[in-house]
Amino acid sequence: MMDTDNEWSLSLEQVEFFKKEGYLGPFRAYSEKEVDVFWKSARLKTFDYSKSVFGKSDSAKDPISSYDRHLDIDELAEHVCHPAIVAKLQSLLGRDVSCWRTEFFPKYPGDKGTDWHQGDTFAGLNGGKDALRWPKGGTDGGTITVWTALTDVTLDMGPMGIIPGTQNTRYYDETKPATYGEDKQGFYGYDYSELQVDPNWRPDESKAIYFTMKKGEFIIFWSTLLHGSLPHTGQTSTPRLGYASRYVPTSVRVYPDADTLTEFGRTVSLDQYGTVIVGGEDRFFHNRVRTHTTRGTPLKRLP
Ligand SMILES: O=C(O)CCC(=O)C(=O)O
Ligand SMILES: [Fe+2]
Repeated sequence: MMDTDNEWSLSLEQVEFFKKEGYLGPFRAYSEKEVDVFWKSARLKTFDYSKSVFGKSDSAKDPISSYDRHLDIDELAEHVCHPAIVAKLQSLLGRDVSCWRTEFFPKYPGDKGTDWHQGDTFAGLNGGKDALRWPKGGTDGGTITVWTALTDVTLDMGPMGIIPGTQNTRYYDETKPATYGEDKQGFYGYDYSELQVDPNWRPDESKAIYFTMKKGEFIIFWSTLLHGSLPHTGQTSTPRLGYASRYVPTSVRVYPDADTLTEFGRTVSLDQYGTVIVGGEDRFFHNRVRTHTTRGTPLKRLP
C-alpha cells in the first residue's frame, strides 16, 4: 500500500480488478443535494467564456469550448481534486498525478450515442499530433478518465458503456487522420470507425456493460478501454450530463512540442493552458502547469 493511503483509497483487490478489466465504479463523490448545489452555481458560470482558456466558437457543437473549464470555474477546479477521486487515482497511477483535460458530455433527448472508441495518444483527432506522450520504455498509454454524473443517468438517457478487458488491444490507429465534418454524429463530427486497424472488425457489444448512475456518482476507466454511450431515446425529457476529468502521472508529456491544439475543425492557442497537479508534486517540469484555487492563490500560469 502506498504512503498516500486514506479512507478514499482503493483496496488491493480493486487495483487488481482495474488492471484486468480497465474500469471501476460507480463510486460516490457527492450526495445528491451536494451535486445540486455545486452544479447550480457552476452551471451559471459556464455561460461566461470571458476567462475560459479556449473561448467559444460560433459552432454550437464545438466540443473545445467545453474543454478545461476547471481552469476558470472554481467549483470545477475543486471537483478535479476531490479527495475521493484523487486518492483512487493515486492508488492506480502513483503519488504524482496531474489533470490535463476536462470536458462536458451532454446528451439531449433524441441525441445519438457516442461511437465506440479508445484514446491512447489522442492524435487521431488532433491532426496526427500526440496530445499525450508517456515516458520512453513505459508500457502504459492513454489517460485515466473519471466520468462524473451531474444528472441521474437511466438506461434510456444515454448511459456510458464499456467493454471490459479491452484496454490492452489497439483497435484503432490514431496515426490515421480522421476527417471532421460537423454533421457527422458518431463521434462529435468524426466517424471513429475510419481509424479502425481492421475495417471489418466490430466491437463485441454482447460483452458491454452500461452504467446507470445517480447524480454525484463517478466511474473510472482507462481511455484505452473500448467505451461509448447509448442514445438518449427521449423517453425522459431531461438531458443527461457527464463531466469527464482526465489524469496522467506527472511524468507524461502533455501536448508535447505544441503551442496550439487543432481538433473539431478549430485551432486554439495553448497559451493560457496548463495541467493541474492534483496529488503529490511535479518532479519533471516538462509541462505547462497552473496553480490551483484550493491551494491558495487563484489559478495562474507558473513560469
Ligand atoms: O459521455 C459520452 O457519451 C462519451 C464520454 C467519453 O467518451 C469520455 O469521457 O471519454
Ligand atoms: Fe472517450
